[in-house]
Amino acid sequence: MDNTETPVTIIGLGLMGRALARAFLKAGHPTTVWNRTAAKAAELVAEGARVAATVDDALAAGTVTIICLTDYAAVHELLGASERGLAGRTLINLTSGDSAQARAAADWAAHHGAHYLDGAIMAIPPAIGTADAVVLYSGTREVFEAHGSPLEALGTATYLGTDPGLASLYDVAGLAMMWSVLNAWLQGTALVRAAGVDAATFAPFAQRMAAGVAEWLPEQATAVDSGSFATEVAALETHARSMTHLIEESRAAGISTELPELIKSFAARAIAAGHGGEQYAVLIEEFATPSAG
Ligand code: FVH
Repeated sequence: MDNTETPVTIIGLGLMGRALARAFLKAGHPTTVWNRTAAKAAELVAEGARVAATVDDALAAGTVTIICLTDYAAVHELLGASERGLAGRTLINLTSGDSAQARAAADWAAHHGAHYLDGAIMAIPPAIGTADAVVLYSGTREVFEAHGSPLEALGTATYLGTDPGLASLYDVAGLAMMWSVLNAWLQGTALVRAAGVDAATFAPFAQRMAAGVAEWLPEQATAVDSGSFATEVAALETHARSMTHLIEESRAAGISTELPELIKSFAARAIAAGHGGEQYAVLIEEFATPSAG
C-alpha cells in the first residue's frame, strides 16, 4: 500500500484533533473521524473526512487510530466502553498526561490486545503538518516503525524509546523549560516596565539572552552527567551575588520578589553545602532532591 493510502482514524476533534485530521487529509490519507460532539466534524467532512457513527466504527475504519482527547481520564471513559473492539487495533494516543498515566494506558491497551504507542505533541494546532511540529513517540517500537510514515504527515516524528512514559516525560520536562523561560522574561519585563520601558522594547534583548543561555546547555549537561562542576568562568557564589541584585532591584521597583527569592534559595542551599566555588549546574543536586512536606 502506498503511504498516503494508509487509512487513519482520529478520535477527538478539539482544536488539536481537527488539526491532526486536516494534516492527514492534506497528505492524502483516507481519514475517518469521531467526536463526542458530532458538530465539530462538519468542516472536516467538507474537506473529505468520513464521520464514523460510533467509536467502534471509528476503531474499525483506520489501520491506525489516533486518540487526542482532553486527558487520560477521558480516554479511559470513552474507550473503556469499546474494550472488546480493541484486540488487534493499533492505538496512538496523543493525549497529554504524565508518564505514569502513559504507562498505565500502555498496560491497559496490552491487556485488551491492542498495539499501543504513546505520544506528546510539542506544537500548537496551526503548526501541525509542518516540520516545525515536533511530535514525540514512545512505546512499542514496531508500532512506530510500521506507522512512522503516516505519522510524518503530522510533523517531525521523533521516537524516544520503548518505555511508553518517555514521550509524556519529555513533554512535562519541555513544559518546565517553557514556563521557566516565560517566567524569567516576565520578571525582567515587569522590572523594565516599572522604569518606563515597554515590553516590546525589552523583547529583542530578552530573546538574545534566552538564545545565548540555550547555547550553554550541552556543556552544562556534560557537567551534570559527569558530576564534575569545576569552573573557570563563573562560580555559583558570583551568580548568588547577582541574584541579590535582582531581588533588590525588584523590591525597589515595587514588583514581586518571589521568583528571584526562590532562585536565590536554591543557590544558598548549595553554597551552604560547600558548592559556592563550582559552576551553576551544580544546582542540579538541589533540583534532584525531593521538596520537604
Ligand atoms: N491545543 C494545543 O495547543 C495543545 C498543544 C499540545 C498538546 N495539547 C493536547 O492535545 C489534547 C487535545 O487538545 P485540544 O486543544 O484539542 O483540546 P480540546 O479542545 O479540549 O479537545 C478535547 C477533545 O476531547 C474530547 N473529550 C473530552 N472529554 C471527553 C470524554 N469524556 N469523552 C469523549 N470525548 C471527550 C472533546 O470532545 P467534545 O467536548 O468536543 O465533545 C474534544 O474533542 C489535550 O490532551 C491537550 O493537552 C493541545
